[in-house]
Amino acid sequence: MALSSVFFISILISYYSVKSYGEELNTKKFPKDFMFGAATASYQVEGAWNEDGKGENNWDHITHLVPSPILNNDTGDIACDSYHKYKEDVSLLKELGVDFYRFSLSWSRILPSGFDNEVNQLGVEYYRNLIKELRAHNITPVVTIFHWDLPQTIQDLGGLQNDFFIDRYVDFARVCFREFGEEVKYWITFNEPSSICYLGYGRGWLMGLASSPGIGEYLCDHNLLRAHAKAWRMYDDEFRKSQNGVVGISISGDWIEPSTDSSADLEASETLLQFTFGLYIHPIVHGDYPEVVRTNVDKRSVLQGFSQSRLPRFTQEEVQLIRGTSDFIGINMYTTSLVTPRGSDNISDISFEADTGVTSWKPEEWENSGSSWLKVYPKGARQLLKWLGSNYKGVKLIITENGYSDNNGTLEDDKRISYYQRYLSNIRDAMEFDGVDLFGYTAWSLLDNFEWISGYSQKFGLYQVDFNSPNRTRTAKKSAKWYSKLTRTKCIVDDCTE
Ligand code: GBH
Repeated sequence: MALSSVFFISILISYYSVKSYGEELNTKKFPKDFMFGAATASYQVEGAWNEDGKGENNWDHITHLVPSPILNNDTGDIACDSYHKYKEDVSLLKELGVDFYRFSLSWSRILPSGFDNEVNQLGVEYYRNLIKELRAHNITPVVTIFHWDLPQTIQDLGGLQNDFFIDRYVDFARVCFREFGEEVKYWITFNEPSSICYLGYGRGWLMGLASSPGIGEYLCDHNLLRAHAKAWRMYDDEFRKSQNGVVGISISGDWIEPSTDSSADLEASETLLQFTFGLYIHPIVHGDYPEVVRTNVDKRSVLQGFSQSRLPRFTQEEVQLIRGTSDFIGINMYTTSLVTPRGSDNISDISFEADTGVTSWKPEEWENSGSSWLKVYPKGARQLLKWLGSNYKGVKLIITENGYSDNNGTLEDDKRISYYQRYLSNIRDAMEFDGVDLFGYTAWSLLDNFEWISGYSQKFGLYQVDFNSPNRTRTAKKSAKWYSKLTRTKCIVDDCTE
Protein backbone atom coordinates (compact mmCIF):
# COMPACT_ATOMS: atom_id res chain seq x y z
CA MET A 1 0.00 0.00 0.00
CA ALA A 2 1.34 3.46 -0.85
CA LEU A 3 2.69 5.39 2.08
CA SER A 4 0.26 8.23 1.46
CA SER A 5 -2.77 5.97 1.76
CA VAL A 6 -1.43 4.43 4.98
CA PHE A 7 -1.08 7.97 6.23
CA PHE A 8 -4.57 8.86 5.08
CA ILE A 9 -6.10 5.79 6.70
CA SER A 10 -4.33 6.40 9.99
CA ILE A 11 -5.60 9.99 10.02
CA LEU A 12 -9.08 8.64 9.39
CA ILE A 13 -8.73 6.11 12.19
CA SER A 14 -7.43 8.65 14.66
CA TYR A 15 -10.14 11.12 13.64
CA TYR A 16 -12.76 8.46 14.09
CA SER A 17 -11.52 7.34 17.50
CA VAL A 18 -11.16 10.90 18.74
CA LYS A 19 -14.61 11.77 17.51
CA SER A 20 -16.14 8.62 18.95
CA TYR A 21 -14.56 9.20 22.33
CA GLY A 22 -16.89 10.59 24.94
CA GLU A 23 -19.43 13.20 24.03
CA GLU A 24 -21.07 11.90 20.88
CA LEU A 25 -23.58 9.12 21.44
CA ASN A 26 -22.78 5.71 20.01
CA THR A 27 -25.56 4.76 17.61
CA LYS A 28 -24.74 1.11 17.26
CA LYS A 29 -27.11 -1.49 18.68
CA PHE A 30 -25.93 -3.68 21.52
CA PRO A 31 -25.38 -7.28 20.35
CA LYS A 32 -28.46 -9.52 20.17
CA ASP A 33 -27.31 -11.78 23.01
CA PHE A 34 -26.29 -8.85 25.27
CA MET A 35 -28.35 -9.04 28.47
CA PHE A 36 -30.08 -6.07 30.11
CA GLY A 37 -31.29 -6.29 33.69
CA ALA A 38 -32.27 -4.39 36.82
CA ALA A 39 -31.11 -4.90 40.40
CA THR A 40 -32.08 -4.63 44.06
CA ALA A 41 -30.76 -6.09 47.32
CA SER A 42 -32.64 -7.91 50.07
CA TYR A 43 -32.30 -5.47 52.97
CA GLN A 44 -32.92 -2.48 50.71
CA VAL A 45 -36.32 -3.66 49.43
CA GLU A 46 -37.79 -6.65 51.27
CA GLY A 47 -38.98 -5.33 54.64
CA ALA A 48 -40.70 -8.06 56.72
CA TRP A 49 -37.69 -7.84 58.98
CA ASN A 50 -39.11 -10.12 61.68
CA GLU A 51 -41.72 -12.12 59.79
CA ASP A 52 -42.03 -15.83 59.12
CA GLY A 53 -39.09 -16.84 61.28
CA LYS A 54 -36.44 -14.47 59.96
CA GLY A 55 -33.51 -13.88 62.35
CA GLU A 56 -31.96 -10.51 63.19
CA ASN A 57 -29.20 -9.22 60.93
CA ASN A 58 -26.65 -6.42 61.25
CA TRP A 59 -28.91 -3.91 59.48
CA ASP A 60 -31.87 -4.70 61.72
CA HIS A 61 -29.47 -4.15 64.59
CA ILE A 62 -27.94 -0.91 63.30
CA THR A 63 -31.22 0.68 62.27
CA HIS A 64 -32.82 -0.09 65.64
CA LEU A 65 -30.05 1.56 67.68
CA VAL A 66 -31.04 4.56 69.75
CA PRO A 67 -29.91 7.12 68.79
CA SER A 68 -30.03 5.89 65.22
CA PRO A 69 -26.96 6.35 63.02
CA ILE A 70 -29.25 6.40 59.95
CA LEU A 71 -30.44 9.62 58.34
CA ASN A 72 -33.95 10.53 59.61
CA ASN A 73 -33.95 7.37 61.77
CA ASP A 74 -35.06 5.44 58.68
CA THR A 75 -35.13 1.64 58.82
CA GLY A 76 -35.66 -1.20 56.35
CA ASP A 77 -38.36 -2.73 58.57
CA ILE A 78 -40.85 -2.36 55.74
CA ALA A 79 -38.73 -0.81 52.97
CA CYS A 80 -40.49 -1.41 49.61
CA ASP A 81 -42.36 -4.34 51.17
CA SER A 82 -41.11 -6.55 48.37
CA TYR A 83 -41.51 -9.56 50.66
CA HIS A 84 -45.24 -9.16 50.13
CA LYS A 85 -45.20 -7.43 46.78
CA TYR A 86 -42.75 -9.57 44.82
CA LYS A 87 -45.37 -10.41 42.19
CA GLU A 88 -45.84 -6.74 41.51
CA ASP A 89 -42.07 -6.30 41.28
CA VAL A 90 -41.94 -9.05 38.68
CA SER A 91 -44.71 -7.37 36.69
CA LEU A 92 -42.62 -4.18 36.66
CA LEU A 93 -39.63 -6.16 35.43
CA LYS A 94 -41.85 -7.59 32.71
CA GLU A 95 -42.92 -4.08 31.75
CA LEU A 96 -39.24 -3.09 31.59
CA GLY A 97 -38.59 -5.99 29.27
CA VAL A 98 -35.40 -6.98 31.08
CA ASP A 99 -33.65 -10.26 30.43
CA PHE A 100 -32.73 -10.72 34.07
CA TYR A 101 -33.36 -9.57 37.62
CA ARG A 102 -30.45 -9.30 40.03
CA PHE A 103 -31.60 -9.63 43.64
CA SER A 104 -29.94 -10.86 46.82
CA LEU A 105 -30.73 -13.41 49.50
CA SER A 106 -31.23 -12.48 53.13
CA TRP A 107 -28.97 -14.85 55.05
CA SER A 108 -30.92 -14.52 58.30
CA ARG A 109 -34.22 -15.16 56.52
CA ILE A 110 -32.89 -18.51 55.31
CA LEU A 111 -30.71 -19.38 58.33
CA PRO A 112 -32.25 -17.51 61.28
CA SER A 113 -29.42 -18.38 63.68
CA GLY A 114 -26.83 -17.50 61.05
CA PHE A 115 -25.66 -21.12 61.13
CA ASP A 116 -26.90 -24.08 59.12
CA ASN A 117 -28.37 -25.91 62.12
CA GLU A 118 -31.83 -24.68 61.15
CA VAL A 119 -33.13 -23.86 57.68
CA ASN A 120 -36.21 -21.63 57.74
CA GLN A 121 -38.60 -23.23 55.24
CA LEU A 122 -40.77 -20.11 54.98
CA GLY A 123 -37.73 -18.04 54.05
CA VAL A 124 -36.72 -20.58 51.42
CA GLU A 125 -40.30 -20.57 50.16
CA TYR A 126 -40.23 -16.82 49.63
CA TYR A 127 -37.24 -17.00 47.30
CA ARG A 128 -38.63 -20.11 45.57
CA ASN A 129 -41.81 -18.20 44.82
CA LEU A 130 -39.91 -15.16 43.57
CA ILE A 131 -37.75 -17.33 41.31
CA LYS A 132 -40.79 -19.20 40.04
CA GLU A 133 -42.59 -15.97 39.25
CA LEU A 134 -39.54 -14.65 37.38
CA ARG A 135 -39.17 -17.79 35.34
CA ALA A 136 -42.86 -17.85 34.53
CA HIS A 137 -42.27 -14.46 32.92
CA ASN A 138 -39.08 -15.52 31.20
CA ILE A 139 -36.83 -13.39 33.38
CA THR A 140 -33.52 -14.94 34.39
CA PRO A 141 -32.69 -14.76 38.10
CA VAL A 142 -29.18 -13.46 38.87
CA VAL A 143 -28.68 -14.08 42.56
CA THR A 144 -26.29 -12.32 44.93
CA ILE A 145 -25.60 -14.53 47.92
CA PHE A 146 -24.34 -11.73 50.14
CA HIS A 147 -25.27 -8.06 49.75
CA TRP A 148 -24.31 -6.68 53.17
CA ASP A 149 -26.99 -8.13 55.48
CA LEU A 150 -25.16 -10.45 57.87
CA PRO A 151 -26.80 -12.42 60.69
CA GLN A 152 -26.14 -10.44 63.87
CA THR A 153 -24.87 -13.61 65.56
CA ILE A 154 -22.00 -13.67 63.09
CA GLN A 155 -21.41 -9.92 63.25
CA ASP A 156 -21.19 -10.22 67.06
CA LEU A 157 -18.25 -12.59 66.60
CA GLY A 158 -16.40 -10.03 64.49
CA GLY A 159 -18.17 -10.73 61.21
CA LEU A 160 -15.84 -10.99 58.24
CA GLN A 161 -12.82 -10.09 60.37
CA ASN A 162 -12.98 -13.48 62.08
CA ASP A 163 -11.78 -16.36 59.90
CA PHE A 164 -14.54 -18.62 61.22
CA PHE A 165 -16.64 -16.58 58.77
CA ILE A 166 -15.16 -18.48 55.82
CA ASP A 167 -16.79 -21.82 56.56
CA ARG A 168 -20.02 -20.24 57.80
CA TYR A 169 -20.29 -18.48 54.44
CA VAL A 170 -19.61 -21.72 52.59
CA ASP A 171 -22.33 -23.43 54.68
CA PHE A 172 -24.80 -20.72 53.72
CA ALA A 173 -23.80 -20.81 50.05
CA ARG A 174 -24.30 -24.59 50.02
CA VAL A 175 -27.85 -24.19 51.32
CA CYS A 176 -28.49 -21.59 48.58
CA PHE A 177 -27.12 -23.79 45.77
CA ARG A 178 -29.02 -26.79 47.11
CA GLU A 179 -32.35 -25.00 47.57
CA PHE A 180 -32.34 -22.75 44.48
CA GLY A 181 -29.66 -24.03 42.12
CA GLU A 182 -32.01 -26.03 39.91
CA GLU A 183 -33.59 -22.75 38.85
CA VAL A 184 -30.70 -20.30 39.29
CA LYS A 185 -27.83 -20.36 36.81
CA TYR A 186 -26.11 -17.07 37.65
CA TRP A 187 -24.61 -16.59 41.10
CA ILE A 188 -22.69 -13.69 42.63
CA THR A 189 -20.88 -14.58 45.83
CA PHE A 190 -20.33 -11.08 47.25
CA ASN A 191 -21.50 -7.60 46.40
CA GLU A 192 -18.65 -5.08 46.59
CA PRO A 193 -15.87 -6.43 48.79
CA SER A 194 -14.45 -2.92 49.15
CA SER A 195 -17.70 -1.56 50.58
CA ILE A 196 -17.95 -4.49 52.98
CA CYS A 197 -14.32 -4.40 54.08
CA TYR A 198 -13.03 -0.87 53.66
CA LEU A 199 -16.21 1.08 54.37
CA GLY A 200 -17.44 -1.58 56.76
CA TYR A 201 -14.57 -2.67 58.95
CA GLY A 202 -12.02 0.00 57.99
CA ARG A 203 -14.26 3.06 58.26
CA GLY A 204 -17.17 1.74 60.31
CA TRP A 205 -19.95 2.88 57.97
CA LEU A 206 -21.47 -0.50 57.24
CA MET A 207 -21.53 -3.93 58.82
CA GLY A 208 -21.14 -3.34 62.56
CA LEU A 209 -20.24 0.39 62.68
CA ALA A 210 -17.02 -0.37 64.58
CA SER A 211 -13.85 0.58 62.75
CA SER A 212 -10.24 -0.58 62.79
CA PRO A 213 -8.57 1.45 60.03
CA GLY A 214 -5.64 -0.15 58.26
CA ILE A 215 -6.27 -3.51 59.94
CA GLY A 216 -9.94 -4.50 59.82
CA GLU A 217 -10.29 -4.05 56.07
CA TYR A 218 -7.38 -6.37 55.32
CA LEU A 219 -8.58 -9.08 57.70
CA CYS A 220 -11.96 -8.83 56.03
CA ASP A 221 -10.49 -8.87 52.49
CA HIS A 222 -8.43 -11.93 53.33
CA ASN A 223 -11.41 -13.86 54.68
CA LEU A 224 -13.77 -12.68 51.96
CA LEU A 225 -11.43 -13.83 49.18
CA ARG A 226 -10.98 -17.24 50.78
CA ALA A 227 -14.73 -17.56 51.39
CA HIS A 228 -15.44 -16.64 47.77
CA ALA A 229 -12.89 -19.16 46.50
CA LYS A 230 -14.08 -21.95 48.77
CA ALA A 231 -17.69 -21.38 47.78
CA TRP A 232 -16.73 -21.39 44.07
CA ARG A 233 -14.82 -24.67 44.52
CA MET A 234 -17.66 -26.17 46.51
CA TYR A 235 -20.06 -25.29 43.67
CA ASP A 236 -17.60 -26.84 41.26
CA ASP A 237 -17.32 -30.06 43.30
CA GLU A 238 -20.90 -30.51 44.42
CA PHE A 239 -23.24 -28.70 42.03
CA ARG A 240 -21.78 -27.61 38.73
CA LYS A 241 -22.26 -30.90 36.97
CA SER A 242 -25.91 -31.24 37.85
CA GLN A 243 -26.85 -27.54 37.89
CA ASN A 244 -24.63 -26.16 35.17
CA GLY A 245 -24.53 -22.55 36.37
CA VAL A 246 -21.83 -19.89 36.67
CA VAL A 247 -20.47 -18.23 39.80
CA GLY A 248 -18.87 -14.78 39.92
CA ILE A 249 -18.35 -11.78 42.20
CA SER A 250 -19.23 -8.07 41.94
CA ILE A 251 -16.41 -5.57 42.45
CA SER A 252 -17.03 -1.83 42.74
CA GLY A 253 -14.94 1.25 42.42
CA ASP A 254 -14.49 4.58 40.72
CA TRP A 255 -12.56 4.99 37.53
CA ILE A 256 -9.38 6.73 38.70
CA GLU A 257 -8.36 9.46 36.31
CA PRO A 258 -4.84 10.94 36.59
CA SER A 259 -5.33 14.60 37.52
CA THR A 260 -2.65 15.65 34.99
CA ASP A 261 -0.71 13.69 32.40
CA SER A 262 2.45 13.74 34.50
CA SER A 263 4.02 10.34 35.04
CA ALA A 264 3.55 10.72 38.81
CA ASP A 265 -0.21 11.13 38.35
CA LEU A 266 -0.37 8.24 35.87
CA GLU A 267 1.37 6.04 38.40
CA ALA A 268 -0.94 7.25 41.18
CA SER A 269 -3.92 6.27 39.04
CA GLU A 270 -2.53 2.80 38.38
CA THR A 271 -1.78 2.33 42.10
CA LEU A 272 -5.24 3.29 43.26
CA LEU A 273 -6.86 1.10 40.61
CA GLN A 274 -4.78 -1.77 41.98
CA PHE A 275 -5.92 -0.93 45.51
CA THR A 276 -9.59 -0.93 44.51
CA PHE A 277 -10.05 -3.43 41.66
CA GLY A 278 -6.71 -5.27 41.69
CA LEU A 279 -6.98 -6.05 45.39
CA TYR A 280 -9.79 -8.48 44.55
CA ILE A 281 -9.53 -9.33 40.87
CA HIS A 282 -5.78 -10.04 40.93
CA PRO A 283 -6.05 -12.80 43.57
CA ILE A 284 -9.08 -14.30 41.83
CA VAL A 285 -7.31 -14.36 38.47
CA HIS A 286 -3.68 -14.91 39.52
CA GLY A 287 -3.91 -16.24 43.10
CA ASP A 288 -2.38 -13.40 45.13
CA TYR A 289 -2.52 -9.67 45.91
CA PRO A 290 -1.16 -7.20 43.34
CA GLU A 291 2.49 -6.38 43.81
CA VAL A 292 2.01 -2.69 44.61
CA VAL A 293 -0.53 -3.51 47.34
CA ARG A 294 1.76 -6.15 48.86
CA THR A 295 4.78 -3.81 48.75
CA ASN A 296 3.09 -0.68 50.08
CA VAL A 297 1.37 -2.32 53.04
CA ASP A 298 4.41 -4.47 53.93
CA LYS A 299 6.74 -1.48 53.80
CA ARG A 300 4.56 0.80 55.89
CA SER A 301 3.85 -1.99 58.40
CA VAL A 302 7.59 -2.44 59.02
CA LEU A 303 8.15 1.31 59.41
CA GLN A 304 5.25 1.41 61.85
CA GLY A 305 6.89 -1.24 64.03
CA PHE A 306 4.61 -4.18 63.26
CA SER A 307 6.45 -7.50 63.27
CA GLN A 308 4.02 -8.74 60.59
CA SER A 309 2.39 -6.98 57.70
CA ARG A 310 -1.12 -5.64 58.30
CA LEU A 311 -1.98 -7.36 55.02
CA PRO A 312 -2.06 -11.10 55.77
CA ARG A 313 -0.35 -13.60 53.47
CA PHE A 314 -1.91 -16.47 51.59
CA THR A 315 -0.22 -19.85 51.93
CA GLN A 316 0.82 -21.65 48.75
CA GLU A 317 -2.26 -23.88 49.08
CA GLU A 318 -4.46 -20.81 49.38
CA VAL A 319 -2.94 -19.26 46.29
CA GLN A 320 -3.89 -22.46 44.44
CA LEU A 321 -7.31 -22.38 46.05
CA ILE A 322 -8.08 -18.81 45.01
CA ARG A 323 -6.56 -18.68 41.52
CA GLY A 324 -9.12 -19.02 38.74
CA THR A 325 -12.24 -18.95 40.90
CA SER A 326 -14.60 -16.75 38.96
CA ASP A 327 -16.63 -17.60 35.90
CA PHE A 328 -17.16 -13.88 35.36
CA ILE A 329 -16.45 -10.61 37.12
CA GLY A 330 -19.31 -8.21 37.85
CA ILE A 331 -18.50 -4.52 37.92
CA ASN A 332 -20.50 -1.93 39.87
CA MET A 333 -19.64 1.43 38.37
CA TYR A 334 -21.07 4.85 39.09
CA THR A 335 -18.47 7.57 39.04
CA THR A 336 -14.87 8.76 38.66
CA SER A 337 -12.21 10.36 40.89
CA LEU A 338 -9.10 12.35 40.07
CA VAL A 339 -5.85 11.32 41.70
CA THR A 340 -2.36 12.59 42.56
CA PRO A 341 0.37 11.31 44.91
CA ARG A 342 0.07 12.30 48.59
CA GLY A 343 2.07 15.40 49.38
CA SER A 344 3.79 13.99 52.44
CA ASP A 345 3.65 10.62 54.11
CA ASN A 346 2.86 10.64 57.81
CA ILE A 347 4.11 7.19 58.76
CA SER A 348 2.09 7.05 61.98
CA ASP A 349 -1.09 7.14 59.87
CA ILE A 350 -2.37 3.55 59.97
CA SER A 351 -5.00 3.48 57.26
CA PHE A 352 -5.89 2.13 53.86
CA GLU A 353 -5.73 5.64 52.40
CA ALA A 354 -2.19 6.16 53.66
CA ASP A 355 -1.20 2.72 52.32
CA THR A 356 -2.26 3.73 48.82
CA GLY A 357 0.14 6.71 48.91
CA VAL A 358 -2.24 8.78 46.82
CA THR A 359 -5.07 11.20 47.31
CA SER A 360 -8.23 11.31 45.24
CA TRP A 361 -11.14 13.72 44.88
CA LYS A 362 -14.06 14.73 42.69
CA PRO A 363 -14.02 18.23 41.26
CA GLU A 364 -16.80 20.54 42.48
CA GLU A 365 -17.65 21.50 38.93
CA TRP A 366 -18.50 17.97 37.77
CA GLU A 367 -22.21 17.33 37.35
CA ASN A 368 -23.95 16.37 40.62
CA SER A 369 -26.47 13.70 41.47
CA GLY A 370 -28.46 13.21 44.67
CA SER A 371 -25.45 11.52 46.32
CA SER A 372 -22.34 13.54 47.19
CA TRP A 373 -20.06 10.67 46.12
CA LEU A 374 -21.72 10.28 42.72
CA LYS A 375 -20.51 12.82 40.17
CA VAL A 376 -21.50 12.22 36.58
CA TYR A 377 -18.48 11.41 34.38
CA PRO A 378 -19.58 9.15 31.52
CA LYS A 379 -16.15 8.88 29.90
CA GLY A 380 -14.93 7.10 33.03
CA ALA A 381 -17.13 4.11 32.15
CA ARG A 382 -15.20 3.48 28.94
CA GLN A 383 -11.84 4.10 30.60
CA LEU A 384 -12.57 1.67 33.41
CA LEU A 385 -13.78 -1.08 31.08
CA LYS A 386 -10.76 -0.57 28.86
CA TRP A 387 -8.44 -0.83 31.88
CA LEU A 388 -10.17 -3.99 33.12
CA GLY A 389 -10.24 -5.54 29.65
CA SER A 390 -6.54 -5.02 29.09
CA ASN A 391 -5.45 -5.98 32.63
CA TYR A 392 -7.53 -9.14 32.88
CA LYS A 393 -7.55 -10.57 29.38
CA GLY A 394 -10.01 -13.36 28.76
CA VAL A 395 -12.13 -12.55 31.82
CA LYS A 396 -15.84 -12.21 31.07
CA LEU A 397 -17.27 -8.96 32.39
CA ILE A 398 -20.81 -7.87 33.23
CA ILE A 399 -21.89 -4.55 34.70
CA THR A 400 -23.84 -5.59 37.78
CA GLU A 401 -24.73 -2.02 38.83
CA ASN A 402 -24.83 1.40 37.25
CA GLY A 403 -27.27 4.18 38.07
CA TYR A 404 -28.07 7.72 39.11
CA SER A 405 -29.69 9.19 42.21
CA ASP A 406 -31.79 12.21 42.93
CA ASN A 407 -33.33 13.31 46.19
CA ASN A 408 -36.97 13.77 45.24
CA GLY A 409 -37.82 10.64 43.26
CA THR A 410 -39.35 12.75 40.49
CA LEU A 411 -41.22 10.97 37.71
CA GLU A 412 -39.80 13.46 35.22
CA ASP A 413 -36.29 12.11 35.64
CA ASP A 414 -34.67 13.31 32.43
CA LYS A 415 -31.34 13.57 34.23
CA ARG A 416 -31.41 9.85 34.98
CA ILE A 417 -32.18 9.10 31.33
CA SER A 418 -29.31 11.30 30.25
CA TYR A 419 -26.98 9.55 32.70
CA TYR A 420 -27.96 6.09 31.46
CA GLN A 421 -27.70 7.17 27.85
CA ARG A 422 -24.25 8.72 28.17
CA TYR A 423 -22.85 5.89 30.31
CA LEU A 424 -24.24 3.24 27.97
CA SER A 425 -22.81 5.07 24.99
CA ASN A 426 -19.35 4.90 26.54
CA ILE A 427 -19.89 1.27 27.44
CA ARG A 428 -20.85 0.54 23.83
CA ASP A 429 -17.70 2.40 22.73
CA ALA A 430 -15.57 0.21 25.00
CA MET A 431 -17.06 -2.88 23.36
CA GLU A 432 -16.75 -1.54 19.84
CA PHE A 433 -13.38 0.22 19.91
CA ASP A 434 -11.49 -1.32 22.83
CA GLY A 435 -12.56 -4.93 22.37
CA VAL A 436 -13.98 -5.26 25.87
CA ASP A 437 -15.76 -8.59 26.41
CA LEU A 438 -18.93 -7.47 28.17
CA PHE A 439 -22.02 -9.66 28.21
CA GLY A 440 -24.54 -7.66 30.20
CA TYR A 441 -25.62 -4.49 31.94
CA THR A 442 -27.65 -3.93 35.10
CA ALA A 443 -29.51 -0.77 36.07
CA TRP A 444 -29.41 0.12 39.74
CA SER A 445 -32.15 0.14 40.76
CA LEU A 446 -35.55 -1.30 39.91
CA LEU A 447 -37.09 0.66 42.80
CA ASP A 448 -36.38 3.66 45.00
CA ASN A 449 -35.21 1.92 48.16
CA PHE A 450 -33.39 2.01 51.49
CA GLU A 451 -30.03 3.58 50.68
CA TRP A 452 -28.11 2.31 53.76
CA ILE A 453 -26.97 5.07 56.14
CA SER A 454 -28.64 7.64 53.88
CA GLY A 455 -32.05 6.07 54.51
CA TYR A 456 -34.69 6.93 51.91
CA SER A 457 -33.10 10.29 51.03
CA GLN A 458 -31.32 9.08 47.90
CA LYS A 459 -33.43 7.60 45.13
CA PHE A 460 -32.01 5.41 42.40
CA GLY A 461 -35.20 3.74 41.15
CA LEU A 462 -36.60 3.35 37.66
CA TYR A 463 -39.85 3.13 39.63
CA GLN A 464 -40.85 5.57 42.32
CA VAL A 465 -42.06 4.09 45.60
CA ASP A 466 -44.45 6.00 47.85
CA PHE A 467 -42.96 5.35 51.29
CA ASN A 468 -45.80 7.26 52.95
CA SER A 469 -48.39 4.84 51.69
CA PRO A 470 -48.89 1.45 53.38
CA ASN A 471 -49.23 0.07 49.84
CA ARG A 472 -45.75 1.28 48.92
CA THR A 473 -47.28 2.24 45.58
CA ARG A 474 -44.89 1.88 42.65
CA THR A 475 -45.06 4.33 39.73
CA ALA A 476 -43.02 4.20 36.54
CA LYS A 477 -40.64 7.11 36.06
CA LYS A 478 -39.86 8.46 32.60
CA SER A 479 -36.58 6.50 32.83
CA ALA A 480 -38.49 3.22 33.17
CA LYS A 481 -40.13 3.91 29.83
CA TRP A 482 -36.77 4.82 28.32
CA TYR A 483 -35.16 1.67 29.70
CA SER A 484 -37.95 -0.54 28.40
CA LYS A 485 -37.37 0.86 24.91
CA LEU A 486 -33.67 0.09 25.32
CA THR A 487 -34.26 -3.51 26.38
CA ARG A 488 -36.45 -4.05 23.33
CA THR A 489 -34.40 -2.21 20.70
CA LYS A 490 -30.90 -2.63 22.24
CA CYS A 491 -30.47 0.95 21.09
CA ILE A 492 -29.79 4.06 23.22
CA VAL A 493 -30.87 6.65 20.65
CA ASP A 494 -34.01 7.06 18.53
CA ASP A 495 -32.60 5.21 15.60
CA CYS A 496 -29.67 2.81 15.59
CA THR A 497 -27.45 1.21 13.02
CA GLU A 498 -27.00 -2.55 13.33
C1 GBH B 1 -23.83 0.28 45.52
O1 GBH B 1 -22.62 0.70 46.06
C2 GBH B 1 -24.49 -0.75 46.41
O2 GBH B 1 -24.19 -2.04 45.95
C3 GBH B 1 -25.97 -0.60 46.49
O3 GBH B 1 -26.47 -1.38 47.53
C4 GBH B 1 -26.32 0.86 46.65
O4 GBH B 1 -27.68 1.07 46.83
C5 GBH B 1 -25.87 1.57 45.41
O5 GBH B 1 -24.50 1.42 45.24
C6 GBH B 1 -26.10 3.06 45.42
O6 GBH B 1 -25.33 3.67 46.39
O7 GBH B 1 -21.90 8.18 51.21
O8 GBH B 1 -19.65 8.95 51.40
O9 GBH B 1 -20.43 7.10 52.73
C7 GBH B 1 -21.89 1.63 45.26
C8 GBH B 1 -20.57 1.99 45.94
C9 GBH B 1 -19.90 2.53 48.13
C10 GBH B 1 -20.98 4.15 46.80
C11 GBH B 1 -20.27 3.33 49.37
C12 GBH B 1 -21.32 4.95 48.01
C13 GBH B 1 -20.70 5.48 50.25
C14 GBH B 1 -19.96 6.76 50.22
N1 GBH B 1 -20.87 2.75 47.11
N2 GBH B 1 -20.34 4.73 49.04
S1 GBH B 1 -20.52 7.80 51.48
